[in-house]
Amino acid sequence: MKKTRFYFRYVLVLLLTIGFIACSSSDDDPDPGEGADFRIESCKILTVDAGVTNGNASFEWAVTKSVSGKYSLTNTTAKEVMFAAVDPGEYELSVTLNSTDTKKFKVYVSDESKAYKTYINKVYDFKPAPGQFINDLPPAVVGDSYENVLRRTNTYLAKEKGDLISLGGFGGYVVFGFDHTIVNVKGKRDFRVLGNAFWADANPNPDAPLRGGSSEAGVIMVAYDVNKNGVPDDDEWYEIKGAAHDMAKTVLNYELIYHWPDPNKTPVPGGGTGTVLFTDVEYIKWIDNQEKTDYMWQNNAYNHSIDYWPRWQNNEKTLTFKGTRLPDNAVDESGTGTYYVQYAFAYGYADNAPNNDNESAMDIDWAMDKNGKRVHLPGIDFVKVYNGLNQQCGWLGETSTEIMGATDLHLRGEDIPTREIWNK
Ligand SMILES: [Ca+2]
Ligand SMILES: [Ca+2]
Ligand SMILES: [Ca+2]
Ligand SMILES: [Ca+2]
Repeated sequence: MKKTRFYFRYVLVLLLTIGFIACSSSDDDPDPGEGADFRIESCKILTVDAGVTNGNASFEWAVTKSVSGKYSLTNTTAKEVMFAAVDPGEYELSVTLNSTDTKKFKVYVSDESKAYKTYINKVYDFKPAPGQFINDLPPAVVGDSYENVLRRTNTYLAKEKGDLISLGGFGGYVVFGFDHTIVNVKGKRDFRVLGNAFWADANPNPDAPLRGGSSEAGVIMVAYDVNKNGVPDDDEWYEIKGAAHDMAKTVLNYELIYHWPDPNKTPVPGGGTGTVLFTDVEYIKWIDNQEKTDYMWQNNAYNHSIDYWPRWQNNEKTLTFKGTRLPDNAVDESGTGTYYVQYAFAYGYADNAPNNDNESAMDIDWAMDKNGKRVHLPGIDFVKVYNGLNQQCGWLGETSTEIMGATDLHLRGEDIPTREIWNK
């Protein structure tokens, strides 16, 4: 008890001393144009207040010295600006008040104490829709709990070389995060979502105007941890506006309800032979909010004998998913059902372009709010990917987004210019 009190007094004295030094150094500030100095770690958001109370003041913030272009400056006409940098070193911010007085702030950016991971740190949520690879990627057995499956999903995705997981049919999703904030560098793409998309090397249609092959667009959402509680909250999410978001056939606020497989429609498992292409059977009924209903067919072309319904949700008789539904992108280029080409959207989706293609890389500046209006985020901590397609492709079965990881492009030293999408 005595000891505790001693430490308390010691800490109190120390705090008072620090406080005194801090006050006296700002009192002695030789230049009224100089603001305080700031110290911050790489990839952390710093908020700097211009420090005036005049309600009529106008503010114009800028970075006037930097060690590299890998930084973000957000809210540049507000009293409080947000700054974050990837590379350690000395930076200078300046704010011009009422277009006349300029005030300068030094920011010392230090290396992180423990090296950041360039890849996913943690999977927060995994809710796939029914599909032919569910209970397989990752595996789940009858009786598995959600917690077990989430742990398994972490072992698949939260590492440098990830393994594939399937999101199933429309709406199925995964939410993951990083151990740092991915900085939104101006004019550059900031992160990549890894899937298993590939370009067809033998499209039967040589005149196809678009790139295609296996492209199963997952819609991407991003979140900046505004309230710093370490988890993504509902009001922190923004959707990345990809190339298909403005297309006429895109349905915003699409909603789909899957129904537990109808026992009268369920076929004998493994009934297909692998050589007979169309042994598919109506399997899981869905009803959407566009007055349409149909079935996800059970795909027997590969002797699928597994359950499509997530086994850890066997006590739920319906599963509801919401989001942006993208236009169907598959074309049977053979005309006989043997060769489907899924055409890629130009940019902005997961599992849509190969992992070594620039179009699997995203710019945080493509994020928009619920009204489709551009938002300016200093960086992001979390990413959500959901399947944006509700589509059957013959013997290929339903279109399902796969994910095998995600990376911070700046930490990896990948310099990929953005596409300007907002000034068109
Ligand atoms: Ca950017
Ligand atoms: Ca949060
Ligand atoms: Ca797939
Ligand atoms: Ca895929």
